[in-house]
Amino acid sequence: MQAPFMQSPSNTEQKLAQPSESTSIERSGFVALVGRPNVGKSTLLNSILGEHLSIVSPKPQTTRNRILGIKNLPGVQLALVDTPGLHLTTGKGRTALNRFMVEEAQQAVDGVDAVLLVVQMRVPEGKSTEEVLPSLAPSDEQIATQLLGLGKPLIVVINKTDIVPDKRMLLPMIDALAKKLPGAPIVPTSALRGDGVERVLTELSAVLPKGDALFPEDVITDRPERFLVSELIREQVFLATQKEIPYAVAVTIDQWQERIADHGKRRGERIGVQIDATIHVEKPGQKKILVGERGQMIRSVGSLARQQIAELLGCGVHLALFVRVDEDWSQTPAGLRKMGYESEALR
Ligand SMILES: Nc1nc2c(ncn2[C@@H]2O[C@H](COP(=O)(O)OP(=O)(O)OP(=O)(O)O)[C@@H](O)[C@H]2O)c(=O)[nH]1
Ligand SMILES: [Mg+2]
Repeated sequence: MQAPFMQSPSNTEQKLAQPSESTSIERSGFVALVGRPNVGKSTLLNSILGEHLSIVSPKPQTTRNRILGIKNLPGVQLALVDTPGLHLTTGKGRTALNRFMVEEAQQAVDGVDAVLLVVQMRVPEGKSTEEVLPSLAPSDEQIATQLLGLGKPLIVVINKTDIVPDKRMLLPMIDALAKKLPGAPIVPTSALRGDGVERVLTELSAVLPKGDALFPEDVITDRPERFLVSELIREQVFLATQKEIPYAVAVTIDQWQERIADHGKRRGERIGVQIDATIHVEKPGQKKILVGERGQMIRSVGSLARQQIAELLGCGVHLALFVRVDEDWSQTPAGLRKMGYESEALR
C-alpha cells in the first residue's frame, strides 16, 4: 500500500493507514455512499469532510474509483467510501471502464457496515424548478431493491433540496422512499450548502457498530497524494471539455520530484513539488481539442489544476502536462490497468 494522505500538508513523514491505538473512539465502521451518477455523492463526502477530496463535476460518471474519506466525531469514527454512480454497463458505447466503475461500487457495498443511498431532487431539462420531478427514478428503485437484499443498515439522503422552491414538494419523494425502504431514516440535504449534513452524521453514528478507531486521527484518506493529484487534473478536464472527451481521458503521473528545505525555519519540510503528468485520450481528434488552439485549452486546464494541487499539497507546485493518444484504452482490461484502474485487491 502507498502512503495515505494526511490532513497536515507539511507532514512529509507519512504514516500508513493502519489500525489505530486510539481509545477515545467507541463506535466505528465503513459506510458506502451509493446511488445513480450525478446525484451528489462526492459533493456530500466533501461536505462531510470539509475537504475537496473527491472530484465533482456536472457530468455523470465523474467518480471512477472508491475513495475513502475518514471523519472523526466525538467518540465516533466514520470511514466513508465514495463510489462511482451505478449505471448500466451493457449496450451501445459501454466500455470496460464502465464495468470497472460499477464493480468498484458493488464491491464497496459488500465490505461496509452501513450504506448511505443518495437520491436527488431533479428538474427535467428545460423545465422550471416548479416542475421538479416528484419521485424516484426507475434506476433508484432498482438500486434500492438491491440494497434491501443486503440486510445492512441503510440511510437515505434526498440531495439537492436547494432546487426545490417549497419544501412540501419533497413529500412525494419521501413517501415513495418510505414505502420502498421501510424503517430507513430519510434525510433531505443540500450537499452544496451543507444543509442536513449534521443529521446524516447523527443517523450514521447511530447505526455503526461498537469498535475502536480504524485509522489514526490525522489520516483523511487511504489514497496517496499522487492519486489525488491525478484526480484534480482529471476534474479540470471534466470541467473544460464536452461530449465524449471527458470519458476518453485518464491521467497518469510520470514524475514527482520534491524540494525539501535544507535550512531556515522550514528545514526538512517540503517546499515545492515538480509534477509531470500525462493526459491520455483515445483519438487524435480528442487530443487536438484538448490541446486547443495554440495550446490554450491545455494551458488553462494546467493552470487551474496547479492551483488546486498547490492547495492540496500545501506547497509550491510546478505542473507540466502532456497529452497523448492511447487508442481505445477504456475498452480493454489491459488499457485500464495501464491507466491505474485496477480493483482494490490488486492495488
Ligand atoms: N443544486 C445542487 N447541486 C448539487 C448538490 N450536490 C451536488 N450538486 C451538483 O451535482 C453535480 C454532480 O455532483 P457530484 O458530487 O459529482 O455527483 P456524484 O453523485 O458524485 O456523481 P458521479 O461521481 O458521476 O456518480 C455537480 O454539478 C454538483 O455541483 C446540491 O445539494 N444541490
Ligand atoms: Mg462522484
